[in-house]
Amino acid sequence: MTDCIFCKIAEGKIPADIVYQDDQVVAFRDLNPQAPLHLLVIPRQHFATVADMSQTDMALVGHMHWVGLELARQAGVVEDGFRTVINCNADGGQSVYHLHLHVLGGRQMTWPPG
Ligand code: IU
Repeated sequence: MTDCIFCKIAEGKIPADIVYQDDQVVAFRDLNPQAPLHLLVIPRQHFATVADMSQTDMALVGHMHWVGLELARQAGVVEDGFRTVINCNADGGQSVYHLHLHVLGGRQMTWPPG
């Protein structure tokens, strides 16, 4: 998608603090972190929301979670705990319409989320 900022980050056309990338996903530090560790894991393929994926795309969501877990492990937050979140559409709090997995850690999370 030509107008998508996360596609541009994945293509290296816009700078980001990238912490991991492979042929399927790119992970980078959130520009406006909500926790000491706040990463975004995005697929290279553009999906506006998780609801735009089909069942056969779900292996990609699994890979995004695996990468998020490994990065949380590297950051040393797994034992204390961390959170992964995918916001979907307006009521879900989504603001960027390229699928992304939030990986948050390094502080006590609260529930329910705002
Ligand atoms: P949301 O789930 O769509 O609300 O999350 C979008 C996130 O993308 C949000 O945490 C922003 O701070 C973050 N972000 C970013 O890291 N870099 C950007 O260039 C833009 C948004 I635009």
